[in-house]
Amino acid sequence: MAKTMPPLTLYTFAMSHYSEKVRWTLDTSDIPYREVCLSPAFHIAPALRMGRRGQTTLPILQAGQEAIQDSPRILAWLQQHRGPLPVMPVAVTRPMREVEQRFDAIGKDVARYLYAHSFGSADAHIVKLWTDHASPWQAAIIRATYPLMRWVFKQKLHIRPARVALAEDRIRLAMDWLDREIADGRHYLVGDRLTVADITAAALLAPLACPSQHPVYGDAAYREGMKQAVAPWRQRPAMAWVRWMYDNHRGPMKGGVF
Ligand SMILES: N[C@@H](CCC(=O)N[C@@H](CS)C(=O)NCC(=O)O)C(=O)O
Repeated sequence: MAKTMPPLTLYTFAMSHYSEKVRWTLDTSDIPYREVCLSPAFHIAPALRMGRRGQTTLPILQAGQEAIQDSPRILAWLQQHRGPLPVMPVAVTRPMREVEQRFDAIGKDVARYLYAHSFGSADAHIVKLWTDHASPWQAAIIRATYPLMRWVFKQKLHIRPARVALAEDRIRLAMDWLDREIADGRHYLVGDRLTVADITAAALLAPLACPSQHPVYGDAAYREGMKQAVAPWRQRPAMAWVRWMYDNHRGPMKGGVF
């Protein structure tokens, strides 16, 4: 008798670029799922409980009794249990994985860089981002404890001048690499069609490229809040490439949250 596949629930932060990577992979692969957006601080207990790895990060994909934490592990699980996925052609697994790792590696730098440039100058907007998917009592706690939460974020993300400068260097190197890869006019980083290499690069850089299709990064208030931070990168071919990816391949978000 055929085994029924358990429904999938994706736990995310709305503004998380790692979550966007998995969300996009599910959407473009037509894999049904339900998305649950958690709020910072209130994600810790569920993430520890579901992930069982002593880690508090999102995204987490829940499939029945099983929960998979960490975006590369989630993609590997999807390939194994819902694949082969058209965006994960087996023949190019290795180069795809190399690009995935290259851009996963700057995810924290992107967050560090953007928070460093917006804490203090765009606090009202950050509070809005952190409370958009919160229950009324969670939102009240986030608002009341924002200065403390901001301090904790600064510690956790090592937001100090030297680390922020290093983050900027690392982002620049990744963008230099991407600019070189697409200099011959190619659209796809591996092979001649969309793969998770493109999805990862575009999703991880999306907070800087601000594509209009994304409910957070495309929002006018977000763009205004991040204006100064994204200004140095605006003219980069890499940024135009991210927006091209969103224009041509993002499609609707099907998890039911946005
Ligand atoms: N390696 C992880 C990184 C995920 C990650 O850093 N997620 C951030 C949001 S973008 C997070 O959950 N931060 C909160 C925390 O660490 O508690 C992945 O690929 O899923």
